[in-house]
This record gives sequence, C-alpha cells and structure tokens, in this order.
Amino acid sequence: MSHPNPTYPAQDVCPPEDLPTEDLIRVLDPQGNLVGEPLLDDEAILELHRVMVRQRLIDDRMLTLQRQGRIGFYGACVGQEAAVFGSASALEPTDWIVPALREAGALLYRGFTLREYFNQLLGNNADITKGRQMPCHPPGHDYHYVTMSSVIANQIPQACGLALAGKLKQDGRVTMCFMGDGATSEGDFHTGLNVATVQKLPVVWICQNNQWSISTPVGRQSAARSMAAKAKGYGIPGLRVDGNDLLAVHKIASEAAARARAGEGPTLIECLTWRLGAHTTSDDPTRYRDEDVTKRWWELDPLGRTRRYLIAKGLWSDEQEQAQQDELDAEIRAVWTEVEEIPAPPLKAIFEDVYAEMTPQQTEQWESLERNMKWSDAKGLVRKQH
Ligand SMILES: Cc1ncc(C[n+]2csc(CCOP(=O)(O)OP(=O)(O)O)c2C)c(N)n1
Ligand SMILES: [Mg+2]
Repeated sequence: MSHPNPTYPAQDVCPPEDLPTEDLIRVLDPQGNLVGEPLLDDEAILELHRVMVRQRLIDDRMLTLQRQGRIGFYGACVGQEAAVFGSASALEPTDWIVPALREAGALLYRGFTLREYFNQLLGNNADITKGRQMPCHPPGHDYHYVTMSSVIANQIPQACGLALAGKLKQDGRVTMCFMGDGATSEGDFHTGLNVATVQKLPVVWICQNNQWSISTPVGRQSAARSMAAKAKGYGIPGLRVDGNDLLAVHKIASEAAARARAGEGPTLIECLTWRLGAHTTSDDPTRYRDEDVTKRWWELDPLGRTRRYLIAKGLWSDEQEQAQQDELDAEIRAVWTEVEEIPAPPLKAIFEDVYAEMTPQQTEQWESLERNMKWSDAKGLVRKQH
C-alpha cells in the first residue's frame, strides 16, 4: 500500500483488514452478527446505543462550533464511543472514573448535564471552574469522575491513590482508569501498573489503542504490537478487545470490575480501535497519515455495528434512528443557544477562590488590571465578551 509520507510506513498501524483474529475478543462481528454471548439485555443495548449517538452528535456540533470560533478547543471521541461507554457502563455510579482525554461522555452518562458541560466548554460565568480549566476538561467530583489531566499518563499513578484509599476504607469501590496507547510508553504507566499489582488494588485499566499519539503511529512509539501483552510483565490479566464492539467491551470490563471488587486485583484491557477524527481541533491528520485507511476504518464504526445488530433483531429501524437523532440534535442546539448567552466570568474572578480575602498584593494587581482595562476600553481595544 502506498503512503503519502514514507516516514510512517503503513505497517506501523493496523488497517481494518489486518485485524488480528486469534486474540481479539468479540461479541459482535463487524456486520453486527452475534459471535459471543452478550451480558447486556436488549433494553440496555438500546439505551447505550442512544448514549453513543448522542455523544457523536455532541462531538459533531462542538467541532462545527470550534471551527466557527465559538469555542476555543475541542477533543472528540469519534469512533471510540463503544470503548468509552462499553466500559463506563460496566461500573457502579460510585466507582471512580479517571479519564485520559476522550472520556468526557462518561461524565455525561453519569448525569452531568449538557448545560454544565457547555458552560465548561465556554468557560462562562456559570461554569463551576469559572473558565480556569481548559475547555473539554469538565469537573465531575459529584459523579466520582476525576477532571482529566492534559499531561499524558499522569492519571495512572493517581488512580492508584484513589484505589488504595478505597481499599483502606473498604468502600467496595472500583477505580477505572483510561489511557491511550501513547500513555503506555510513559514512565507513569510502569509506576502505576506496578504499584497497583503489588498492592492488589481494585483497578481496571482501559487502554484505548486508537493507534495514534497525535501524529505518531503506535508502531513508532511502542515496540509491543499488543498493548494488552504489556500486562504479562506485571503478572495481571491482559485482554485485547475489539474496541468498536460495544457488547464485547462491556462484557470484558464488567468481568474485570467484578475481579477488582472481589479483591483479585487489576486487569489491563486493550480496546483496539482507530481515531476516526483529528487528535483535537488543533490537529490536521491529512498532514501525516493515509486517510484511505481511516475511510476503511469508518466501515467498522461502532455506532453502525450496534445499529445493524438492533435492526436485525427487530428492535430498531432506520425511521426510529432518524427520529432519535433529530430529537437529540434539537436538544443539543437548544441547550447551546441558552448557554451561549451567559456572559464570561467577571475579570475579578481571576483573583477569587484562592484566599478567603484578597491579599494586599492581589488587590494591587487587581487595581492595576482594572486601570489597564479601562485604558484599553477607551482605546477600543477590549474584545467583546461572548
Ligand atoms: C507528558 C506529555 N507529553 C506530551 C503531551 C502532548 N500530547 C497530548 S496528547 C498526546 C498523544 C496522546 O496519545 P494517546 O495516549 O495514544 O491518546 P490519544 O490522544 O490517542 O487518545 C501527546 C503526545 C502531553 N500532553 N503530555
Ligand atoms: Mg492513541
């Protein structure tokens, strides 16, 4: 196969036609036929299908809004919905979720509202973090969801801390920690997996192997072709799941959560998938990868696979799908319209929530800033707030 950039030969990633067959766990084949026993009942599959479609529509809308300059930054999970929701749905609501980059949907799944999510994306005055956090990094304390950290892999040792606390308190909670394939090449990966295994912590490691770390293909950043194989060095189970198969991800993640809860220690699950979109809105994948491969991966889109299964079982139809998409899209647009009207936080908020009262230094800085803003305003230099 020809490749536009010879620095990245095609064999550094896995095209869909070369997917391994012997160690890839599936419940649904790419056509949506059952090849294993699902754990979920029909109602639960229909609900997760709705959640995945909603996430796709949110991503589509946010990507458009970013291109229109209405939000600053966005990272989508397009193509990885089965990996995110298949695993998040395997947990109890009080289990901890420690996300990597693309799992904000898991927080929405737990009840964080669209309004709260959009407020955070805008960093407006209704945003809990008052715009102090990067867009797309929602806070989820009330939902046992840790704010994602942009620093690759540093959530892995942190997850050990949560799991150790839970173990000491005997609270029966599981910690599910997400990471990308790129994160497995960081030192924190070793630190976290080693500690969790030695301490037999109740952790489920979910590695979404989307085969790219921004522009670096997986074969160029990891000598191991299988991320799950890395579990062997820690003496824990490592399982490789078709990451586009909702039913398989849910089943394997549920089994791992049950092991963790029973005190049997961590499991590493690799969800083999493909990043169908750009890394974030700051990226253009056409510059470094062969998008013909991406086109072929679209045929394995997890949403299409679940939908085909539901339709073949007589549980769903194209008409119901269209109606559901229209309804969800209308909700997304309506909430956005309301939230976009909320003004930015007052400038003084920069100095708040650090000390009970502003220090003399902060007061001085605030007065200086205020003077500067007045001067800029008089010169017509202040940008109108959204
Ligand atoms: C320690 C560190 N190094 C580099 C970066 C820049 N960076 C942000 S995302 C990313 C790639 C992450 O790849 P992966 O772990 O596979 O996750 P994916 O984006 O594919 O979901 C990199 C290198 C960072 N945020 N932190
Ligand atoms: Mg990756």
